[in-house]
Amino acid sequence: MSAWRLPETVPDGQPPAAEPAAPRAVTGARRMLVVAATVLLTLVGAGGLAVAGGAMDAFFPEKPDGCAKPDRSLQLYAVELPSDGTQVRLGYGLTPQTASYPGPTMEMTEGECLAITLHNQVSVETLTKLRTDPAHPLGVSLHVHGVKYTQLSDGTVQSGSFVPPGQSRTYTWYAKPADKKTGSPGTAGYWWYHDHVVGGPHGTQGLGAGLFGGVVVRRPGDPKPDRTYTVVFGDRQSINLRRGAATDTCDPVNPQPGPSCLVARKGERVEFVVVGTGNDMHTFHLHGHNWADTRTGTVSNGQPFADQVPIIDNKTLGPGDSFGVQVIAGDSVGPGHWMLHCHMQFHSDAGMSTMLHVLDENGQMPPGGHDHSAMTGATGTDGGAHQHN
Ligand SMILES: [Cu+2]
Repeated sequence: MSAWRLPETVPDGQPPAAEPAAPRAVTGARRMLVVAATVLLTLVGAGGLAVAGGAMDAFFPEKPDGCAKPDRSLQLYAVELPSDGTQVRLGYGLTPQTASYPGPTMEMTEGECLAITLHNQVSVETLTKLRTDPAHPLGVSLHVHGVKYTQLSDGTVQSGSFVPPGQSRTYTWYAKPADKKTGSPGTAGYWWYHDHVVGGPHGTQGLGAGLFGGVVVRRPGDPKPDRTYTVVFGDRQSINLRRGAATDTCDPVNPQPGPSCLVARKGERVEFVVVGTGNDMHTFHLHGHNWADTRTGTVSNGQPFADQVPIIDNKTLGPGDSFGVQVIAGDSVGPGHWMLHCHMQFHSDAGMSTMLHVLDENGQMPPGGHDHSAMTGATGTDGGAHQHN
């Protein structure tokens, strides 16, 4: 007997009809769906969203097809960071102590399934302060672009997949590989993750406070960078929510890579995950370097069409867009402080500009290259950069 005929055991207690069996079965299944939908709508309508989430857990698959069991799992903490003097700052971190904005860059390989348990350590008080509507539930979430996830890992209020204060929830991401049979393109690329719940149903206040980070999905065989930085171009002419001097907090003597200290040695392959947030268009421009406008930001010698790929040093970025760039630091141009900025002139003039500090092969900045007088007094948090060793 095929599955669709199972409801011949009629749920309303009436004896099975001699005929027509199939229409009755469909009617019974439909009735169950209508009842389920009504229950859910009632719960949502009554503001019982956390309950609705629990109810939905029973209806939707926990993991995407192809991801039977996570290959890897990690813990992620959403915490409140020191205010920058004007507004609340929140960050994601692999530990509460290392939370930052942007949060840690998540790196995956196609075929991999990742389980991330998000712990919401942001206080009720702070989430209440950020809320735009008293009826909106308090919580944080994890919503990701580009990779596969089910409704239970969507990170939205409407799907109930968020984390109330003091609680935890596991999100499952699947970096689905390409499938030549179906034409499914895979998930390799440069993406990002962010909160979708703080303040309102689109997480606008969570994003504005710092709950975002970069995602890189590689295809086996892709070139591996020596360093990866996530660079988020956002509202108020900000780079990683900082403007002007605050975009660069490097120690001039011994610069340590971080969310606001972009540093590399000459010859290193440096990767940028570039993300647009907020409401404005931006352009990403890096002095002295260029890259191939491809999926990986590189071209492989000898590959067909490699010679046809545009080489660029400036790329437009709209809200929600993300792309990747790989450059060889200081290639033919040497060490120095290479500007990285938005090329919309009124944005860069307003402070949307920072530096890629390229040290020499020994890790030193040549004499005279350490003038940070325009970059002092900045504040920020470290930990969002990802160094590959
Ligand atoms: Cu801009």
